[in-house]
Amino acid sequence: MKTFYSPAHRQHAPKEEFEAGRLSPAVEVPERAERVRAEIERRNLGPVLPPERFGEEPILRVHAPAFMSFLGTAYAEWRKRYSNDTADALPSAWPARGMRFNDSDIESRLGSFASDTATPIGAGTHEAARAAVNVILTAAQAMQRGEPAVFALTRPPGHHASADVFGGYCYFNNVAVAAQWLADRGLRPAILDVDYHHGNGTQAIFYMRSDVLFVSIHADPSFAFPHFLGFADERGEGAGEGFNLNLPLRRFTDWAAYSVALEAALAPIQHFSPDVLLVSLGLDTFEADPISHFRLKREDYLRMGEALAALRRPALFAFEGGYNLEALGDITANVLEGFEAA
Ligand code: SS9
Ligand code: ZN
Repeated sequence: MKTFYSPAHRQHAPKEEFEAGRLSPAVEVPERAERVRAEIERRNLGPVLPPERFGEEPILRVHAPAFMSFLGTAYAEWRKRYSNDTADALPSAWPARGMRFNDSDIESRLGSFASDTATPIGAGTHEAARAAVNVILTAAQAMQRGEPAVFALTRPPGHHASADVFGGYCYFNNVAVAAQWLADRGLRPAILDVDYHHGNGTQAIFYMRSDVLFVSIHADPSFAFPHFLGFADERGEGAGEGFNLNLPLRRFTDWAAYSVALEAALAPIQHFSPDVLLVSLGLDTFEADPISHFRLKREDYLRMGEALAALRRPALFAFEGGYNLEALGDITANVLEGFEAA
């Protein structure tokens, strides 16, 4: 299958994130996407193609204008404020309950739009995040033109970003922008999120809607990030009621239990009868992922690809999380190869 990729992702190279009470080395690093690209080339899985430019319009179908312009200028504003320093922009105060919304300076804007301290904005972050959107829109366009399956090697990832919040290493919600772009062209998209972490941003964007189905299999938020969304009782609201499905799983889930959840996720997707299945492909369910606690093995990702192929639907795979650099290329390619072989 075709892979869409842009080297622009390398401009987003955070060094540190604030986590567990200290600044620690970033795990969402450029080498992730480079490892995956190298393995796709090594296995000859198909051509690796550059994105086309789509402009701001498709992003504004999903993201708020104020959020969009914030991401465009945040780093420059931060640099002006702390010009004697070189640190990436990170928030340190939020408008929590009882306080007022205020967006008059860079500190209040960061606090207003961010959900955590793990998602730094550096000099090249905006450029890279825009390129990731172009990558997935080029992939979506290929689907519209009849491609049966494509891989969008998106970095930074997107599923934790909502209409006006960035966090969880995500800035623009790549998959949501692509789903909206496809829906705007008369296609019916379903989203399956298999990242270890709940896709809170994607869920929030489509929560009130029945035209885009969202299904997520993830670590139970009662112990895992993003902590405040992703519970089983979130089933959609208003017109969207019944079009959101969360399947939270326990710590140390292995393939035996995971595959049961995967089958449970595929049934409503089949029933929804999508024209395109968008897969938020997080690979942090791997047994040796440095920040996660599931126990999937390398060969399980072949089975995952096969299970998705059994839907017999066109599929757009989009890269999300996954932080074991040594295994990342192998397990990502296993999903794609399992899908194609089936
Ligand atoms: C776990 C901290 C998690 C953010 C994780 C974002 C994953 C994106 N103690 N920090 S796929
Ligand atoms: Zn994740």
